[in-house]
Amino acid sequence: MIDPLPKTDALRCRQQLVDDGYTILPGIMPDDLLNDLRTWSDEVFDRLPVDPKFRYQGSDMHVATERSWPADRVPDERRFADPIVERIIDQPQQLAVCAAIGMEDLRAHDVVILLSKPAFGPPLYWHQDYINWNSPAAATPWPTKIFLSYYMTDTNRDNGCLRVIPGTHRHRIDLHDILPNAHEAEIQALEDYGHPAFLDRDDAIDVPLRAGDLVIGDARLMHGAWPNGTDQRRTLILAWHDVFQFPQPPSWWTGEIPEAVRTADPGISYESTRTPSQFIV
Ligand SMILES: O=C(O)CCC(=O)C(=O)O
Ligand SMILES: [Fe+2]
Repeated sequence: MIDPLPKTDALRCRQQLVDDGYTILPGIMPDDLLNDLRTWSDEVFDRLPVDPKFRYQGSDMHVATERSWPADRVPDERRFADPIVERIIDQPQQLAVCAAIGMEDLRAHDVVILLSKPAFGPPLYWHQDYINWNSPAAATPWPTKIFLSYYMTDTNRDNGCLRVIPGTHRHRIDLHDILPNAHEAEIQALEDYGHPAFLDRDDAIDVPLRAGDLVIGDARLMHGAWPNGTDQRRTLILAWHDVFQFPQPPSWWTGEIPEAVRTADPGISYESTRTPSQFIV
């Protein structure tokens, strides 16, 4: 039985996602799935040591749904398919809350990213994950690409919880001009925790979560994570989704629409880049 999300909560979450670039829906993942995912992800991580290149993210494992895996594609240790992924992406409670908060045209990428933070693992640098900065889609006041994430344990500052800088999906700050591109060689090679990518900031907030809470984030949002100071692994399962077919605004949108969005030609495709453009001011 799916508990409906009260209308006032749904509207509050929708507004938070638009204004701050993220929102939290507590207690979405059912315990049986959470337990199965803990066992499964522990087995995956116990099998495979972290490539030092991915030490800040903790890992780089992409697991696809079987329905999306091409018959002729050969899996390897970091790229494979597993039936459990459909159970994550198709969760009825997740689909119900996404519908309740007005996430229209939601399209899952049919793959999850497993992000471990091993015991005593390092922090994750400040970054944003958007890769379409050349497109006027980068200027939408609503999200067009979101992550749907679950942590396998309760998280807090001690074991490496998520941190965000609210509003940075739409508003430029110093980091937009300073940071090397997310998850590419230059940022992965940083060693100096005095670099702005690792510094604490007054505009940052912690996002401690309970295991099984759903956190939805706009791909443009500046975020990172604290180091894991405990002897227990902290695992995150993240699934990218497209939402609101660009340049179509949400049916509930009543705000202004930037000129670059109003005049966008949906037929044009843009070369992807992680570097923020003139579309964020
Ligand atoms: O580890 C986390 O909490 C966030 C991971 C993340 O943002 C990423 O890998 O892009
Ligand atoms: Fe990220």
